[in-house]
Amino acid sequence: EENIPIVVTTWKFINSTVKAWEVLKEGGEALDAIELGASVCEKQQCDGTVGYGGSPDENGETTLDALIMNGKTMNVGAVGALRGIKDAISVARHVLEHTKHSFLVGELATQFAVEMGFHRETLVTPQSKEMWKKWFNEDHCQPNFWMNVKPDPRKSCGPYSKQSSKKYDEDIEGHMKVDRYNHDTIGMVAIDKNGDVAAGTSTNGAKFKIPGRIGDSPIPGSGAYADNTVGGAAATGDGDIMLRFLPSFLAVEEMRRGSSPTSAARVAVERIVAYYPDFMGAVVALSKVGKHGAACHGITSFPYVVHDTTQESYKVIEVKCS
Ligand code: SD4
Repeated sequence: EENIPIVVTTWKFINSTVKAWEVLKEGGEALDAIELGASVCEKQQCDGTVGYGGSPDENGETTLDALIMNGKTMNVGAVGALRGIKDAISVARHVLEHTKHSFLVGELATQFAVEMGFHRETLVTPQSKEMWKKWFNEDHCQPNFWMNVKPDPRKSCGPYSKQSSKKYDEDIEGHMKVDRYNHDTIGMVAIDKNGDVAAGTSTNGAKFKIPGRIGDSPIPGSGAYADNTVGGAAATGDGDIMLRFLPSFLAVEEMRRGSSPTSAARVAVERIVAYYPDFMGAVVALSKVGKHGAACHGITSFPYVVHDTTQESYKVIEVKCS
C-alpha cells in the first residue's frame, strides 16, 4: 500500500510541515516542499535554533548550515557556516540547481548567494546579542575549579573548545547538569505524487561554537539523505558526534536491506550509542511507500510531525527514546 505524497519533519515544526504539505497536496515537487517548508522555520526562527538570531558563536555571530538533497538525481546542495544570509536552504537549493558543486562554505558561500541575488544582512538580533553578552561575561574564559589559571583569552575557550573539554566531560558524567541539548535542527523528508523523494535540513548549529564549526546538518548522509529507490531520513541532535556516523545514510541503507523505517532509525541511533552512550539525538526515516518511524537517545522522547492523505491535518508522533 502506497501512502504518498507525504512529509515528515523532526520535532514539532508544524508550520514548516503544513507548508510542505500544501506544496505536495497541490501536486508540487518534493524538492520544493522541502525548500519552502524549511524556509518557514528559517523566517520564524523556530525554537531559536533555526534561522537568524540564534546560537551565536564565540564571537557573537550566527551562521547557518543547510542541506537539500534530490533523491531522484542524487544531487545535493549544501551550505555550511553561511554568513549574513537568512535563507540558508534556498542558497543550498541554488548550489544544487545552479552549480556542479555540492557544498559551499562560509564567506565565499555568502558571495555566491549575493551573486545569485540573495540579500546580505546581519543575522545578529537584540536577543542573540543579549544571549552572547551574558555568556561572554558570565562564562567565557572564566577560571574554574580544575584550572587555577585563566585560559588565554586569545584562544577559544567556549563550551566546545579543548580548554573546556574537561568541563564538558564532567558534564557528561552528570556532575553538573547543563543544558547541553541546545539545538533542534529542522530535518524534513518528503515524497511527492510521482514518488520522488527529497530531504533537507536547516539549523544555526550549536550555541557558542568555535567560529567555523559546522555540525551534522549540512553533511549529506548525516543531517539528511534521500534516494528514490529506498526513501529518506533526517537527523537531529549533537552534530559534532552524529556526523561521524552518517546516521541518515545508515538508516536509508538499512531500509534498502529490508528494515522498517523504525528499525532502520534504531540501527542508526544505536550505532552512535555504542561509542557515545551519552549522546543526544534522533533519526526519522521514511520509506518510499510512505511508511515512517523514528528512534532517539539521551532525551525522554522525540516528537516528529507527519502530513499525508490519511488525515485532514498533520499528526505529531511522540517516540520514546532509548
Ligand atoms: C548541530 N545537529 O549543528 C545540529 C543541531 C541540531 O537538533 O540538531 N539540533 O549540531
